[in-house]
Amino acid sequence: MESSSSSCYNHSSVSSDHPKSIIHIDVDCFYAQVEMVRKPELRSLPLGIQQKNIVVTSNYEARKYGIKKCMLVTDALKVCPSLKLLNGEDLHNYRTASNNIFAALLHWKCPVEKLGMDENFIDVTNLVEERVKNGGDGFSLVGHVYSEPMSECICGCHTRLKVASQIASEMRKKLFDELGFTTCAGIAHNKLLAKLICPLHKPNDQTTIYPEHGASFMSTLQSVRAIPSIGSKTTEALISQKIVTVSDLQQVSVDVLKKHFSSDMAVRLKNLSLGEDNTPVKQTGKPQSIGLEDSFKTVSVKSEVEERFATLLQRLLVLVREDGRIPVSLRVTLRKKDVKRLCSHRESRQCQVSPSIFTINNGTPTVTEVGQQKLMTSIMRLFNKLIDLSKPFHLTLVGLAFTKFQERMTGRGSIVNYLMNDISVQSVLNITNDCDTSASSMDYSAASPSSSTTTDLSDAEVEPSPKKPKKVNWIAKKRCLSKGEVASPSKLRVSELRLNSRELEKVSELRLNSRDRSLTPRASPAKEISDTDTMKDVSDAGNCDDCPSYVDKEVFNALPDEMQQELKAMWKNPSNSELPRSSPRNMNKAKPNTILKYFVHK
Ligand code: DCP
Ligand code: MG
Ligand code: MG
Repeated sequence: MESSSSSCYNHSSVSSDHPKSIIHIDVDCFYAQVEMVRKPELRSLPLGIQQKNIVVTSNYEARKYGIKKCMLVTDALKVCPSLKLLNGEDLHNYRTASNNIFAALLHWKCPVEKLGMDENFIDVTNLVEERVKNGGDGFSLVGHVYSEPMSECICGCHTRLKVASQIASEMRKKLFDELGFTTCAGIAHNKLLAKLICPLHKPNDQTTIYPEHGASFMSTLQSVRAIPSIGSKTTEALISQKIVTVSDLQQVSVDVLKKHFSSDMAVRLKNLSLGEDNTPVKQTGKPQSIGLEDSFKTVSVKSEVEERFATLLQRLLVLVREDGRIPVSLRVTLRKKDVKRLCSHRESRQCQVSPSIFTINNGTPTVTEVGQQKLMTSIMRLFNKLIDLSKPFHLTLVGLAFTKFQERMTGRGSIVNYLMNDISVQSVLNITNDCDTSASSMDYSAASPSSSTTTDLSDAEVEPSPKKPKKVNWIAKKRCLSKGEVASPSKLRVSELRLNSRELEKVSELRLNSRDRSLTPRASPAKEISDTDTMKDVSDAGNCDDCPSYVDKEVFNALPDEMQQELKAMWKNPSNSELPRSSPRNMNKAKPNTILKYFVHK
């Protein structure tokens, strides 16, 4: 696959009405397939995956009997008494498979956006463009086409989508050859159509739709709810106006919609109904929080709550090991049932976690028995704050999440992030979408599945994070992050990665010299766990008495010793250095990309 190795991130010269080529890939009967890949003897049996009393999915063998997603187990066994049921409440293997699929798709070096557990969008626009340039015009379509085109589109999108269909086929082949999964793919000029066309030929096949058929395909959708970003509230509002099908929506004027929705929303709804969507594929980075929840009928005894938290914590620590980052904040969530009012509501509290609880073994954060006990103590302390134990309580859900992470040893402001070997491809890829906070962004998450029992929250930030300290906000602004995002190396703008050549030399030396050391939490001394709802910046700022006033001490302390020494020497004797000691403004003027700018307070 020669051309796949060339970058998708060059400036695209495509300019036309339908410039993009988007692939959507969805794994067939995902949970069931994970089980079948692990145990091939299951393939020939009708197989259902059970969570509590529900069959959340089944293999295609079982679907022949009429088993549907989310059927009650009792009903499923009625239509297929020979149904083999496996418990799917532990999501570990599914999550691992999901991550492996995502990682395999990064091979093409195009932006990949993960959606839920078994779906990914890939923006192959630039790769397609390259192949078209190199390959003449003899491209043929792979897989199905929704409808044959009447005539060529002048923008050339037909050829591009044919090439995209070839790439989709290569991707699906790789997922099958290397991981054993069959998948479906949708190929279109936007995310909306790619996602919706994807399941047209299930399982194990792919479908391409040309732009000219977007509106007519959309009109076949029976309910407006089938449009990914239209949730239940919007559906209700539309239905109340007698707009039920997508075809109904197509026929309503924007002016009429504006009477019931905001102006932006009205235009967006109209565009969606016509198959128009310009939402970008946003490269997926590490999740902002890693969490698990356990829901149940009712728990009213503290010891049982503790047991459930202990089980959740065990599972959560497995996720933390896989993730590789050190958590610095822990959140406990409870869903309380109000027996009198017959309703329930969620409450959460969080506390800081001492990074010293985690030790790094081979790059993996692990926790000793004692560390786990400390975490349990914190969890139960938060629980005690949330529940008045002098009165009876009734819980229907407990949740645990790590909500903030130390980036390597000192967190988001650390320049060490720039020095690590694993400033991965992803880091640089993110630049296209980092700044996109446009209101028109399409939320596809409404369409992603959620488990009815133990819920994997690792892809979703479920609650607003507490107000960030000033410094963090500054760094976020500097790096063009939205406030809710947690910075990681993958959220940098490319301009900030462009160090000058001298700095690059230093960086490569430092990579060699200090990689192992930089993995230990040296510069971030342990802090006691404190149960406060307001997050504090956990990294320390001291040890930089000789620094000029414009230096951000936190960032300075994050540097390896060699660099700290070198900088101190420069500041002591500026004549040895071309780096100015004067004001930060001058400094930035003199060398806009100098490494020193990371130390400057704004
Ligand atoms: N899932 C779930 N709860 C739901 C729906 C789905 O836990 N209400 C889980 C089980 C599925 C996985 O999410 O295996 C992916 O959901 P899909 O809708 O993609 O369904 P499948 O992959 O199982 O089947 P298909 O072949 O239709 O894609
Ligand atoms: Mg699927
Ligand atoms: Mg899916």
